[in-house]
Amino acid sequence: MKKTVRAHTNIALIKYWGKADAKLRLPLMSSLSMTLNAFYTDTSISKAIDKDIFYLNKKRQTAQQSRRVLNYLSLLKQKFDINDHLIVESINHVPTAAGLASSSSAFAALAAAFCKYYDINANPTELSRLARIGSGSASRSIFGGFAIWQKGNSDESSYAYPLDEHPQMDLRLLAIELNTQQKKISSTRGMQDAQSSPFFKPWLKRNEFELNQMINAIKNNDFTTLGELAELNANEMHAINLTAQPEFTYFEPETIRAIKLVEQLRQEGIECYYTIDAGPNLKVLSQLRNVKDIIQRFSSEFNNVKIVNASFGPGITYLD
Ligand code: 2P0
Repeated sequence: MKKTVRAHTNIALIKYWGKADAKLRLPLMSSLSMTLNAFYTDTSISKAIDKDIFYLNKKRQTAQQSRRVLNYLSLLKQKFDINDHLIVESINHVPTAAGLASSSSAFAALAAAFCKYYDINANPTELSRLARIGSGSASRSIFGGFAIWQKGNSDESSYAYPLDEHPQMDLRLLAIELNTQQKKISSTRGMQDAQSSPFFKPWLKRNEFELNQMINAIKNNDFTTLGELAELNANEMHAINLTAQPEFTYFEPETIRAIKLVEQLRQEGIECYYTIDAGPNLKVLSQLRNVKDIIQRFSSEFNNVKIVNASFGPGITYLD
């Protein structure tokens, strides 16, 4: 018997960037994301003979490569009192081109595949809590459309829920791959170091305000406010990294050039905004009528740039 689940990657418009509890992955702030149709992970669970095994994109992973996934699997087994050995097979449909992290879809798919395999009757809230322990952003990938991860203050109260699973909003996300280098500072480490910034606490204080503004923008189908706010929130996160002690940044020279291109496009009346995660690449938020022009401009200004045109994706999907 084998059970397979698909989860889509999400991109935060209001970022999660700090933990209150590293082991339970309780965040210091609430976050809000958009689940994407273009990027997903398929994960299957089946029985193994004498030890847990992890395959990624059909390649068996070494002990070191498997550590995070198999540690999480052990935690799930322990939680549900299961003693089997299991095979985890994941296929990432995240074009390496996109420069997108896949931990959100990976841990959401694994949590859901495990529950499916063992007929564990977890509702979406419980699934979100389980996925969260694997990777914070995975809590949001249980749901399609827009999802909010409320920070809560315990394992029970920290989970995501859908704001609108099937938004009608005209919103596109262009993932612009400027730089393929492996990031030097993991998210887990970056968000820990960021807390030494003198601006970290003031930023946290703004979280509820920004989250509510974003919720209102979505409810009002207000692309301009959504874009301006997403850009502001991302820049706040990166400003905090730059003012941490010692300081660090995910920006590369191309990142700044791309930011300037977005500003230039806006000046020309092509409305678009950017958000940036724990890496040098931009995700450009835009609307259908401008997608072609934006792709064309990025392609002509950056050599060999790869661009993936994404929109809203669904929540967890059970494949067999
Ligand atoms: C987010 N990021 O909200 C933020 C914005 C990156 C920048 O969540 O340590 O892989 O596994 O809980 O979820 C990336 O961090 O971190 C992330 P862990 P995760 O999407």
